[in-house]
Amino acid sequence: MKILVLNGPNLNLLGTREPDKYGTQTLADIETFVKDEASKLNVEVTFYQSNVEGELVNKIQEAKGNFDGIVMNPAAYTHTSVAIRDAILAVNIPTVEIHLSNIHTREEFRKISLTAPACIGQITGFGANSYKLGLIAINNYLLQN
Ligand code: CA2
Repeated sequence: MKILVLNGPNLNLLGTREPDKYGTQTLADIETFVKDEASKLNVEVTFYQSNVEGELVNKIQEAKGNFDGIVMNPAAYTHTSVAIRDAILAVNIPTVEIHLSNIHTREEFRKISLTAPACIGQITGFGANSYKLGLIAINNYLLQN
């Protein structure tokens, strides 16, 4: 199984600021932690981060035929991006949306996800563990469908 883990804007700053909201682990730390779980599941994981909406859309389009599933934290684009939602629907690759924080307990604008309706499900609020849970969820889904 080949899984793309997509990360949106500012997640490259993880571990350097706002540790109360997003934890102390860097994105590289999370990548190592997720790859450790992936090897146990016999899953191949590729991480990608961009601050640019169009680059995330390009990556989703390029995933067609190259990846079986996507785990994505669209970060702030979660709440604004019709383009990412449309790209997920266009490629029709099963996708799990994940968030470090619980977006439903935060500001009103964060409770709305434009991207989640294009996904098979959403995992939110478990810190770095959301990535691991997302990987387990997409792998189980792909094995069963
Ligand atoms: O909780 C999440 O995973 C979010 O996707 C994180 C986004 C936020 O806009 C979403 O509402 C919820 C923000 C990512 C920014 O990450 C930073 C990391 C360190 C310092 C500053 C920002």
